[in-house]
Amino acid sequence: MKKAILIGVMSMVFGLGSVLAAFAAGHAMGQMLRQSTVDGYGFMYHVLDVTERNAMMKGMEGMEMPGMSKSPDITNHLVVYITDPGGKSVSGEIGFMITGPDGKEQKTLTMGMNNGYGADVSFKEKGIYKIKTKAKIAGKTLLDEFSYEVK
Ligand SMILES: [Cu+2]
Repeated sequence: MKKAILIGVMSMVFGLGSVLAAFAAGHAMGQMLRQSTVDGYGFMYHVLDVTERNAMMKGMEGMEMPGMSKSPDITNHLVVYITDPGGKSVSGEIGFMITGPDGKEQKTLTMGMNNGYGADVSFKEKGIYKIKTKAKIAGKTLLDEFSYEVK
């Protein structure tokens, strides 16, 4: 009986472990999309679904922020975490330019959130999206570019 309870508790703990670790590291939710280095700066991307986005942005509902969209087409929240060559989180002005499989462009600024920069985006169409990031940090402009396939 005691053993069964212990196993139950352990599996609960291990199941939540990765989630808690992610929180502790300051990188909350979602699925990791990409990690890259630009000029010594680290770029790490996560994509959140709408439920995760709303959970992460709890308490910010009434605010007007860059990167927030009321469009009914919004399906996700794209977040980039940028660190300087020493590994510290940086702040700056960060924007995304996304070209969808249908050729439609989404241009958005981002909001600072949880050490990252996020924006509401639409990944409604299946296919390959081209994502460009422009980051203005400490007088420098850093550019990153990658593709993301929505299946
Ligand atoms: Cu956000």
